[in-house]
Amino acid sequence: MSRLVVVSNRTSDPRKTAAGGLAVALRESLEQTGGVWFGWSGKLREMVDGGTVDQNDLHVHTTGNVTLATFDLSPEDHDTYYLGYSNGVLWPVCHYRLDLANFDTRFAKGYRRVNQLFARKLLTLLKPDDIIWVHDYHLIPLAAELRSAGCNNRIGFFLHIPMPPPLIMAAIPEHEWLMRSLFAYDLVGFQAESDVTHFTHYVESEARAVCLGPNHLRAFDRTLQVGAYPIGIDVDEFVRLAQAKEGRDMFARMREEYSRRRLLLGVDRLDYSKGLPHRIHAFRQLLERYPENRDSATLIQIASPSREDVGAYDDLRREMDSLCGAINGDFGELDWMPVRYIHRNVARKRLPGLYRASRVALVTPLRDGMNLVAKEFIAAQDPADPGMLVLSRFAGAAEQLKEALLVNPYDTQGTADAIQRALVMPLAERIDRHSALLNRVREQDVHWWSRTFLKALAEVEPVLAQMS
Ligand code: ADQ
Repeated sequence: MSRLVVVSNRTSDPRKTAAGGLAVALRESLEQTGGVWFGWSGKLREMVDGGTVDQNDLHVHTTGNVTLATFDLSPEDHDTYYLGYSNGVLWPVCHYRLDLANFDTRFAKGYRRVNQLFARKLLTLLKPDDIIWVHDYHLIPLAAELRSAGCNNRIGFFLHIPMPPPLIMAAIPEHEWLMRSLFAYDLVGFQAESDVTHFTHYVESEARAVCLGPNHLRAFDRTLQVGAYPIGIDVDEFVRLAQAKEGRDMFARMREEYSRRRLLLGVDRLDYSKGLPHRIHAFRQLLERYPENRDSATLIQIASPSREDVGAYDDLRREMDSLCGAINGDFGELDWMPVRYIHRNVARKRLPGLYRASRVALVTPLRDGMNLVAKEFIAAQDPADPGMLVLSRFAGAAEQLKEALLVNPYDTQGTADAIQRALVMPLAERIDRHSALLNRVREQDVHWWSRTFLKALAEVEPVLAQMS
């Protein structure tokens, strides 16, 4: 059986991190065949000669049959590859925020250089029949770099964020190079059918691709298989956490604290793609249009700090501080604050209790690859008295979770109406919707996702066979 090699910008070290569903699923896949998880260590190292970290050793650590191999980046590589291109170009453009993108040519050069560095270092670890699974937007050109160094392995790629429509992608000066690079993979997986459609339209319009059959595209003298593989959560792990002491304590504390009130909950990274200001506006509309919620509904918004060294995130932080301050000032009473805004991480073990104590979850990103919070909220509910999910139609999860109340987050009035509907929804309807949602979240969990992707990758006709 072939070994699996997972490559991602960041890895998960079993000795240090309290892993979430994705890390658990990838580690599980690695353990099944034995394998390597390869990526950036998260550390920066100043180079003696001021250059990039090439001479640098790999940090290698093996637990059982899984090896973790990481390397440090230089501050210059981190600035250009990570902050500049990955998070200053690809992240905003893929989330339709061209206004926030900075197309500095130094960033593209750094991105290419670090992908070459990943390729060079990875090649030293590879065996001929290893199967390689590359993750996310930081590493789009990695297979092309590996191929040009003679790597013949089967290589798959999964994009965790959205694929934008062709004309938005075309705003990136290097768009053709990026999209052509994807054709060096044997299989490219996206979160949602809409992403597959956008990619197909891009290569049809920009590279005159021919569709050879369902999800088989021919362009740049290659045939590529693509598909939607919606990522899921580890439902069993989440249910276990909900029943463990910290989960139960959290639930009991929140239920007691909010016994007279209905709790609405948002849990996000503080990121402009998550639609947080729009959400606060919608909540304000709820209090204005449905005054019965004053003094009775409380929104807890947890927004964990994220990418604080990228400028756009500072502006968002200030905007959220000001919006939450204003709504509390305008509507708050001595014994009731409409919004509790917490700019911190919540420990993973406490999240299920918090989800379960909430009547409504607001998952209203302006654009999101999938959004796992939506699925976690469903998994944590009491099936006999479940809370209701208000979900943006622009989250990848909306393709699967149709029984949620789907909203357009730009339409703050419509979102307020949906929140009100969720708050007053009769028990029988909540139970019906939740049971359909839970079935889907269970059927397509994170283990299903990694199994399905890896099976498709093992069965695909390899790119190199097409060339002979
Ligand atoms: P993210 O943008 O980080 O991920 P999401 O899927 O919502 O978004 O969250 C990932 C995890 O982080 C979840 O397990 C959640 O519980 C946790 N989390 C989020 N906010 C938190 C907070 N404030 N405190 C504690 N934990 C928090 C990217 C893409 C998504 C895609 C995932 C996985 O942007 O669209 O779903 O990858 O592919």
